[in-house]
Parts: sequence; structure tokens; C-alpha cells
Amino acid sequence: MLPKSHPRYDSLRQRERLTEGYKAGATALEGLIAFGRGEAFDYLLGERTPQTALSAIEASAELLLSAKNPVISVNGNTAVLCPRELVELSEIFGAKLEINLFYRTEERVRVIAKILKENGAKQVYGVEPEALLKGIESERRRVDREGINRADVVFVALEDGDRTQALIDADKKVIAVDLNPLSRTAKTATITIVDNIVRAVPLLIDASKRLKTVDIKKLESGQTTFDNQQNLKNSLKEIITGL
Ligand code: PTJ
Repeated sequence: MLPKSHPRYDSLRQRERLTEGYKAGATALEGLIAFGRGEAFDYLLGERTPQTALSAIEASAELLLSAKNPVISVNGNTAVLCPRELVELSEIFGAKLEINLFYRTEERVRVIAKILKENGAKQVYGVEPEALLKGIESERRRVDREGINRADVVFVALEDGDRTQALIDADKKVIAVDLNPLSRTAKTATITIVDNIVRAVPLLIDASKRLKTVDIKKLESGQTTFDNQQNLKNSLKEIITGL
């Protein structure tokens, strides 16, 4: 039993969620390793949201609010780390929730769909994906015809760079959450939020609720001012300054 008074309670709780998620059949064993790499970067960030992530979150909220067919891509890590928040995010934008797995099995898809539904999702896409995303050979190429296949903006987290590139090549805009500002995903996405998914999604929810009251035309003009490459460089500077 993890005592709430433990100074690293939040971090240890995230680990527990993932190991529980693995035992339940949602999270891939490799997902635990991927999380460990993220933890190392989170440590370098001082386990708090950097200023650069706040700028990226603001730009992401603007992009999602102006999207015509946004989709939130869910994998075995995000499904257990922040399922309720992902459902809430999807409701704010009228975005579809689509399961997209690197280590795809029917059983994992079933368990993840159940988790999302238990957390309020009315419809889950990607359960029987019929379309294929060009440019990748992994299981991530399987996409829902009505979901990622038709999306103009795709929200991804804990992702491999190949699919982000394939989504960009398919003329979609990609919002990535990745603690590693040096990853291929981070460098390839339209907007990269360098932060822990468990902090980034609630902040994105808050920013979106606030911006929802703003005129859409103003939002569209705001998007063009965000420079992802510069923001990533600034993220690295923030890490170095922190060190
Ligand atoms: O559930 P599946 O089958 O789709 O598999 C998912 C994993 C995570 C196993 C797969 O996508 C994978 O191997 O990912 P990578 O290539 O290791 O990339 C994961 C990235 O996410 C790394 O750059 C990590 O630093 C980052 N990361 C890890 N934990 C977090 C994170 N970013 C944000 N928040 C986290 N909590």
C-alpha cells in the first residue's frame, strides 16, 4: 500500500497505474519501459510543467478548437494514466477517441475500449479499423475509416516517430505530448507539448474551456504564430537552466 504522505507519491502512483494496467491487459510490457524513459526526462524538468509546454498547450487548444474532425489517439499507456481526462478532452472538442496500438492485439483493444467506456466514452473508434495509413508498416497503420483516416487534427501521446511522420505526410496536423524534446515524434509533430501526459491533459482541458469563449477567427490567426522547432529549442534551454 502506497502511503499518500510519501514525497514521491504522484510518481509512484503513476507507476502503479501502469503495472495495474499491464496486469489488466491494457498496457504493453514495453509501455512500462517507455514510461521509464519519460520519467527520466520528467526528472530533468523538475516534474513540473515548463513555460514552453504552457505555450504549446495554448496553441494546441486553439488548433483543436478550430479543427473540423479532431481525433484523440489512445494507446495502452494513456488509457491507464488519464482515461477520464482524455474522455473529457474529447467531449470539449467533439473529438473522436480512437484506439491505436503499436503492439496491437484484439484482447488489448477490448480491454482499453472497456476502460474508456467505464470512464464515460460513448463511442470508441479503432476497434475494427478498416483503413490503412500509408507510409508505415507497424500495426499503427490500422486506422478507423471514420476516425484518424478522416481527421484533420490528431492528438497523440507516447508515440513512435514513424506514425507522426505518416500522419503529417497524410496532410494532418499532429499535437504530440512527449517528455523527450529530442524524440522524432517531438521534432515531427505540428505542436509538441513537452510535459507529462498526466499534467498536460488537465491543463489542455482548462485552456480549451477558457478559449471556447473566444472568436474562432482569432483562434485561427493565433495558430500561425506558434513555432514548434523554436519551442523545442526553448524546452531544452529550460532543462539546461534547471540543471
Ligand atoms: O500501447 P502501445 O502498444 O501502442 O505501445 C505504446 C508504447 C509506449 C510502448 C510505444 O508507443 C513506444 O514504444 O513508445 P516510445 O517509442 O518508447 O516513445 C514513448 C515516448 O513517450 C518517449 O519519448 C518517452 O520519453 C515519452 N513518455 C513516456 N512517458 C511519458 C512520455 N511522455 C509524456 N508523458 C509520459 N508520462
